Amino acid sequence: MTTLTDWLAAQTVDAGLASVMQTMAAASAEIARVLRSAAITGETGLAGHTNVQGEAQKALDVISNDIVLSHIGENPEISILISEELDEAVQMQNQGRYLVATDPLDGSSNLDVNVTVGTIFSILDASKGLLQPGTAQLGAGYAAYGPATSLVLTFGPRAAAFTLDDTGTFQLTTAALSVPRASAEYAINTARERLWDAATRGYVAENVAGETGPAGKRYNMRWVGSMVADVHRILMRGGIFLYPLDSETSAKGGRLRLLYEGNPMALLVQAAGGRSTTGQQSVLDVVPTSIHQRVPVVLGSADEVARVEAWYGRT
Ligand code: FBP
Repeated sequence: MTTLTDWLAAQTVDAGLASVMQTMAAASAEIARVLRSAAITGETGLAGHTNVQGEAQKALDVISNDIVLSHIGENPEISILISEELDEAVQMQNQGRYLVATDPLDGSSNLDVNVTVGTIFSILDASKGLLQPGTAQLGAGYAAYGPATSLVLTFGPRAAAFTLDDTGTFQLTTAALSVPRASAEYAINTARERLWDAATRGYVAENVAGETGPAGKRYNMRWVGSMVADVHRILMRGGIFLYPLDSETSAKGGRLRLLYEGNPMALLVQAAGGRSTTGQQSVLDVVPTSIHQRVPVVLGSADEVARVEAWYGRT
């Protein structure tokens, strides 16, 4: 077996950059450990709740953020942290070359029902400032805490998947992920249909029409409600994920965050041969104007994303 450490040593990237991946892997392994026993230790609830012993509970989002913060603080290569949990970017003690942007615990509404959640992260050159487009990413990844803990990483050209073993070591399980061009699975929160724009309506209506419509094939809809889980399924077997701009999210620019949700996921999907779009441009080309900026996100199998782009071209 190839461990994450072996794999990183074989990559033609700067050793400091590889160490940032190691740091995020170590933080993810620790978060996985905490999540596994959260129902037993009583750390399942929302902030402000008390556990069965009557002790105040910290939300797992906050615990996960603290874990990432402490691991990052130990790596001299990282000087800046942007986190969904923190209003401002944090200047670390270290003067390192790298910036990490992260959603430490994505999909946390699924925690209480023991459904997959994850940690998403993006790595940038800290000297280039906080507001860089996704094309500037030096690496990205996520951990999916499901039946197994998966870690999926890219430095750009390829995306590789690792699985956490019983000893706490990540083992390489897929060397080069490949998102099939064609797929018959789509993921969107259909409860928002009344809010959708014409392009989203048109695309989904064609899928619902199945073999009787212009798509000429039957589709299935899957929506976990954890972006990590939905994107992981797409990286493993194809499909498309949509969180488009709708009449409710348009005032904020979208639902998902650009720096630590849209960008890292778009880089991973593109590294595996898929595509991404906001409806107007590649997610990776959006130039951010604030660190917690939101963005419409459509990504996955190239043919499906192209169909959505065609709908946006038409409407
Ligand atoms: P947060 O940015 O608030 O963490 O929400 C992200 C997320 O949970 C994604 O993981 C998921 O795809 C989406 O929100 C689910 O949204 P909805 O509640 O509309 O189904």
